Amino acid sequence: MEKKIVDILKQNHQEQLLEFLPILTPEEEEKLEQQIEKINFEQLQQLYESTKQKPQIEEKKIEPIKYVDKYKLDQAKKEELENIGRKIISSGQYAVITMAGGQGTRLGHKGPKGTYALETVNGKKYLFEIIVDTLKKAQKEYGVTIPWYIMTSKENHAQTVKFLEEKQFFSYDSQKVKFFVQGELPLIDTNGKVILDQNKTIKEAADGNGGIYEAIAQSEVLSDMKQKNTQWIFVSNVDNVLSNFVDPLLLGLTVKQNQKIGAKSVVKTNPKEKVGVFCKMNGKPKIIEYIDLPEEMAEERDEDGELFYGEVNIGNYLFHRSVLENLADVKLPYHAAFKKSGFLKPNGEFVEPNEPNVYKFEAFIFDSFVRYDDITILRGKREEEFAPVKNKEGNDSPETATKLYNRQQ
Ligand code: UD2
Repeated sequence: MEKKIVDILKQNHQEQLLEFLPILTPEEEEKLEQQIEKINFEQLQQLYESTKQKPQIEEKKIEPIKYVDKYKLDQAKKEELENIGRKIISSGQYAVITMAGGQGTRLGHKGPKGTYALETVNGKKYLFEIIVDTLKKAQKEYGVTIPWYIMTSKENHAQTVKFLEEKQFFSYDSQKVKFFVQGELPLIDTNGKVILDQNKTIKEAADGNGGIYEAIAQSEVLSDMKQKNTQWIFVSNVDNVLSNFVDPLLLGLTVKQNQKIGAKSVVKTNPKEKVGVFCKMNGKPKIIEYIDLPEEMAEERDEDGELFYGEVNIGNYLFHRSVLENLADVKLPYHAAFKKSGFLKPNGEFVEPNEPNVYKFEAFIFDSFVRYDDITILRGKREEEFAPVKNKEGNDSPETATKLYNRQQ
């Protein structure tokens, strides 16, 4: 191994990789050297240090955030706002991004989550197909074929493209569908060491849906949007089968409130729900993710007995294109998740642990909101807007999502 690479390893406490040299072919060694040169080990060391601090919400001023309840709008107001939105959508200035780079481990599905199928009243429906159904409905309603961008990760990109091509994009116009790949970060073990995968490369994982800003900037998505005169982009999760991502009301409300970012919320049903919650922190819009919300805060109730942190983020975001342009090189904080990951031992044995053994670092798309003074929030009804497919069974499972989906058909 080249001396300069060995020096990089030694300076960054990663000399354990040298123990693998005897089992690497020259090509594998060459590939590993290239990978080592690309990794930002200083950043990795800082992230490792951060895993030793307990995630706490700095005692800053946290207060509820203003939202508009869809069902409290009078008919005239609702129509006025929807007309603003309809005009923008019908004039082709609206696009949709699906964040599909996640692993979906909790579901235990082999392959990209969008390729998971529910057994519904309309027969077998893949999650990607449910998204296309919404796009097709909009095509009929607005007379436009809305451009659809899909963010994948290096890990699931090929399978995602292959699946949608084989399904011929469920007969959506493939010219209007573009993919872009998000970045990755190495996993590290509890000693801060990178690990090797079965293929003898350093194991990396997608850098979180907050990687979207850099991924958009490094692809031709923004230039494609500019060329199409796209002004507003709806970004949503891949796994919410009720995601109403062509929504003239949210669009009209965001424009009317003169905001550049809109989002949807529903009321939290139980304090332990694994979702982010909207609030204002130091006067700025903020979503505190479930992994960062201490238990006592999640249980807090206001004088009417409502959950203080009860405005649930359902992963539906609306951005003006200028926001995506301004955030092209935003540096978002990373959140550490403790996960299980197989790893190679120097003797060539691949070990699959049954306990979490590595840290995975993810940026969150909504951590950019603090850069804005305010955002528009439209509160909707859970049974109309939110039916995620997260877990194999129990809540947020294919069973609960199918039930809610069927009721909306
Ligand atoms: C997400 C939200 C949470 C709540 C919940 C609703 C985040 C960080 N948290 O929690 O606040 O809205 O959904 O169901 O979004 N993804 C990527 N690349 C990645 C990681 C994730 O594209 O590197 C996508 C993923 O494919 C999915 C979405 O982002 O479409 C949310 O990811 P998740 O399902 O892992 O997030 P979850 O359920 O922890």
